[in-house]
Amino acid sequence: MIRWSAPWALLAFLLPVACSSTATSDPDATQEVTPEDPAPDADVSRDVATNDVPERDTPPHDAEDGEADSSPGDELLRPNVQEGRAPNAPDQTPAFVGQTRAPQPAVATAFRREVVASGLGIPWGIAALPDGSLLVTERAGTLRRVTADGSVSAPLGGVPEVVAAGQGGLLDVIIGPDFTNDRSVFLTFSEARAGGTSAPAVARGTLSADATRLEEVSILYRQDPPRASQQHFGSRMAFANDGTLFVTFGDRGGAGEDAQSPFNSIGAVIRIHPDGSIPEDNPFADGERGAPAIWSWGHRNVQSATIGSDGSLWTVEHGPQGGDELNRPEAGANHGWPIITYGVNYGGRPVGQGITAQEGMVQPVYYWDPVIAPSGMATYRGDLFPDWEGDFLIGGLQSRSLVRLTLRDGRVHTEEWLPLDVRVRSVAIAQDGAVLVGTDAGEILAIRPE
Ligand SMILES: [Ca+2]
Repeated sequence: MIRWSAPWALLAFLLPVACSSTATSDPDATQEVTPEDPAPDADVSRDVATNDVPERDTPPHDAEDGEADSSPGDELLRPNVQEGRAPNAPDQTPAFVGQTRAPQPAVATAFRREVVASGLGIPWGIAALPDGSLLVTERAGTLRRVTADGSVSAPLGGVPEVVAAGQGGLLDVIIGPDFTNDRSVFLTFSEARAGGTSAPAVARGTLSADATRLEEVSILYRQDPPRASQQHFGSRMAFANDGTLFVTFGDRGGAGEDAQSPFNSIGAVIRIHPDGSIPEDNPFADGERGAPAIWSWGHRNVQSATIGSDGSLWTVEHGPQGGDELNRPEAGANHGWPIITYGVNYGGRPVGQGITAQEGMVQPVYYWDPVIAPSGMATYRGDLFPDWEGDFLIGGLQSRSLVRLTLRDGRVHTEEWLPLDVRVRSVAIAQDGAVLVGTDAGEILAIRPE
């Protein structure tokens, strides 16, 4: 383990981050390029912000800003990993202390990475099976099984036809809570709809006994209305402890206005039973104030979701430039997009009226400016990293890291980036407690303690 207590150590940590960045965003660009776009320009994917190297050591984070929940040991925390980097929206202020730029833990995690499998397409989703093998989606439209020894199967049969264009394709995969008995597998994907449009859909199938195909595949839910856009599908899934299924749907790009209607599933989180029926205790079950499947709305592009150790759904969404958000989506709540948001449009213009708070709209628990560009998320439960129990692990396309958040009293206490120098697309926990990461280089990596 490395201790970062000496001032020189902090500077040594910051310098490589600063030097690796390049300022490439064009404030006058009319074509919005976002970090979740496929096959982005390498410079854009790496970093769009300008970094300023601090001229002197930054003092350790402490309770001077009024934190009521600091405790002995907090004085050893290190400044936020993006300390010294210019925010995209410098005039915006957080709604509460600790809503952004949380300190790093006192000690950096020493870890090693091993390549479990390579030669894949973009591995958008990873599901760990009880036998130690993995189901992996490739965004181009194939589902494969990766065994513990790293062998990659032929594409599984029975997978629905997808529209592999833009950010769409075969997206998330998870197994049902009773997989050992029913072998149920759930997929999200972009589906062709009328008139050249597409929309994300949720499918359920049964993994055949020999694990070579999905059988009895049915569509459980389709986002409406479909769009010609090939952006912002969202499409992460998580099973709640009560057996209901949360699915996230993006705003499909553009100005995002439809995310403000609870009567459609644009920019929304839905909650359904595993057979596609709608729970009677959903917030709008009677359909009077919103669509019955809706759990929460006012989201932009949620591409990370997990059930936390508190039993709640937690999500991370791509915001505008400087506005990625961690949320705990609340039943029947409006999470604000695009009326309130942190950050600015890609290119620098304000989003709407440029406001960050409004009555009746939920604040994010945490936000990133500059962004991490989230994809994939897991709540750590396992034996290999005992200190991480309950922490959130989030993939970063733009941060090129695994982002670890610790919580205290429902808010982010620390933020650590495990640098991987590759766009991280998916995150799962292996049977042995290793963290599995799918990368845009077509690899599955296992991360274990050094
Ligand atoms: Ca929001």
